[in-house]
Amino acid sequence: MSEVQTVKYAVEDGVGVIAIDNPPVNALGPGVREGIMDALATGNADPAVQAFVLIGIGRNFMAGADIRQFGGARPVSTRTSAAAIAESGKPVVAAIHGYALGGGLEHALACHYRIAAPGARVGLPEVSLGIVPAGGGTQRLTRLIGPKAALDMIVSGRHVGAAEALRLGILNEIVDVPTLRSAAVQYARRIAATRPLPSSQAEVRRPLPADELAVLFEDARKSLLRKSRHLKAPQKALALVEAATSRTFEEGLALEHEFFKELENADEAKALRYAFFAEREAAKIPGASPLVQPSPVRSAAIVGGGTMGGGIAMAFADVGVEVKVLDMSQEALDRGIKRIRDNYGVSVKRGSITQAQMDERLAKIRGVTDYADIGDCDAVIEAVFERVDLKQEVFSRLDQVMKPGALLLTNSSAIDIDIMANATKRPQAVAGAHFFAPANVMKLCEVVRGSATPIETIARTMKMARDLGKVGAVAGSCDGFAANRSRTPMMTEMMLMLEEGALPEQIDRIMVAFGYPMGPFAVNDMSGLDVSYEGRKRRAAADPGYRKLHIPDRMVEMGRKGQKTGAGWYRYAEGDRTPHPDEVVKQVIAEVAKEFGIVQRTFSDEEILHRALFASVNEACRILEEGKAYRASDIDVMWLYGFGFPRHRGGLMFWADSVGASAILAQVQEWHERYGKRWKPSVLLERVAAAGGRLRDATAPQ
Ligand code: T1G
Repeated sequence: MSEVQTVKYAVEDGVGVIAIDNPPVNALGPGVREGIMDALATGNADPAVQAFVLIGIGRNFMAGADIRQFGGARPVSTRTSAAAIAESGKPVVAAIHGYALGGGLEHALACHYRIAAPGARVGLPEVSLGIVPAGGGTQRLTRLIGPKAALDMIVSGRHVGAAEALRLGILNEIVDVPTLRSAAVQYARRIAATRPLPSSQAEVRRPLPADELAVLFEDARKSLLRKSRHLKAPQKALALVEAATSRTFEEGLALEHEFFKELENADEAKALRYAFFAEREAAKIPGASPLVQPSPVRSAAIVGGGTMGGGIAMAFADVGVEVKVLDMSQEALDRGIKRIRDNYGVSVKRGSITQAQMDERLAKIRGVTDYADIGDCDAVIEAVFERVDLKQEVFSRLDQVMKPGALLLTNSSAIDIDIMANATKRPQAVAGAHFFAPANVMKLCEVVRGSATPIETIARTMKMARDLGKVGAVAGSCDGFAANRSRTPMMTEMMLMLEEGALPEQIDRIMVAFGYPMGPFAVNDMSGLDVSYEGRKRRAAADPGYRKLHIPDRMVEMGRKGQKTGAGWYRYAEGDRTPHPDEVVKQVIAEVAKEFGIVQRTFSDEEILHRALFASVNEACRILEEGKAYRASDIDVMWLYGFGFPRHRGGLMFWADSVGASAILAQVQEWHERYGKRWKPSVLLERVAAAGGRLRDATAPQ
């Protein structure tokens, strides 16, 4: 069987065109590097060929190394095929459209010239996979655009648009033409006779004085220790940029190779690779055909202009979608629109958007007070208070006004989707689109199936989430759906450990050491202890067996609601957000323990971490058993994008495998005997442990 040609070579007007054709993203899969080298050898031996063009077929130039190949042997390295380009006797022009990332950009950097379409985006995102560029990218980019700009790109891994790439000196030209290929061939013909060929292996083009260099790298190191103290790859990336300013090109290449080998199979890289693919797996809906593209949501309405509704409206406006915010009174509406304006104002002050962008986005948002005004929207998202009667009324009104085929979505975080669906005559149009606060920032959108929600509605809602730049993951309808339901046991165990003598600052320290950006109690002080208080009261009233959480209840009843009252789990000086441990909290713990006869004890760091996370692992297994999530990796995606779980740990279930299902089961069984039914081991956990399997691979029953 003929091998699929992933590299096509043809001579056009005296130019050897090397076209990469490896769908879906032109990753450097098997044979691609070899194909490039073969084409260069052929063209350099052909007197009819004056120059080369390197271009991608399909959506992108090249997406970089094939991540699925990591950990395995790869016959030819990017370093080798990039060197073949740089050493070509005839000039090579990279013609970039779509993405040129990682090894893709490294091949382009080895070319003598680079032109791009206006929408092209380039980058060296390797650190986001826990590795470093290993095809000469750190050495060539630093020499091409200087250490300051190279440091920013390589240590952050961010993508850079064509205009910025031109300004930095990565591109020679942006060509806005119908066919990039023919423009590139003409460009190559024009420069064919240029000699000597420019080399990005020469000295740094924009050197900095030694003292400025020292400050640059010192500041960068300090910033990394502050922002990503757990990660190795960014620090190695920094060292490689530094090497490009102080060592020979060959020494720099050797150092890239050394660091790449060191990182490729480290825990950090394995977890980040897992997270990369888990996010894409979550977009796949069992039973939905990948060939059927759901129609996009081109206009939206939000019912309820409160904090969540306003944030969701911003998410639409941020991507240029017209959005109407419906509120019952002009006064409520004005308040909501003002909150949106203020939020954008903060972003402008921070420099993350310009005033023009703020104005452009605000112009996409229109306030209305009449249901009749939103009937023409492709989708409506209800974001009113979590009250069943209110939601039923809203959905009954939506059913009367929304055009046929509209999505009727709820942002509810826990109420059964069927309650809203049954308030309409079109339950098949109803689903959950659960955003996480702040909705214009947090990337997770939990898409929730009601019992009457067909795959088409789920698929279209997932597409809407993706078009908003969100990461979608599907859950089934139950109390707390999948994300919050899996996280609640962790929060419960933390509160119960307080009753037994643990302290908020101790638990926060351990969770920050684990990799969370902030401790859960400090976060709770920010969001407000009263937010969950009402929910606990409702549950206690509805379920006599509900285990009250005495300490957080007591704190709220004392008026200690967090930062907004100057004290919560911590105390805060006037106008200062720095959390300070507070003796009062110790007294509350002692009083509650005495009142309820709870024996006080000390905890090891490991017990605190395992009590918190194992409770959620066990609940995640129950969620899967009940079919309320498709895959364990979907729950990991929810934890990464909804709760800030440290990405270099892969996700809750990926991390659990580092402990092992059997060890977790044994500990859960012990706590089941000590603490009772909430620790009853889930059947799925028992099954995975018995089979010696991995929790990350668990799925809902077929
Ligand atoms: N390797 C393997 N598969 C990849 C891939 C890659 N590099 N990139 C994407 N895919 C798969 C992806 O899993 C999905 O598969 C499909 O392609 C579409 O992806 C040598 C060592 C390019 C911006 O980090 O950032 O080069 O789900 O949904 O939204 O020194 O893909 O359909 O089965 O994301 O249009 C550096 C990673 C590697 C780029 C396109 N490169 N990819 O986004 O499509 S390390 C990267 C992306 C390296 C060098 C070093 C994005 C994209 P499936 P998608 P998209």
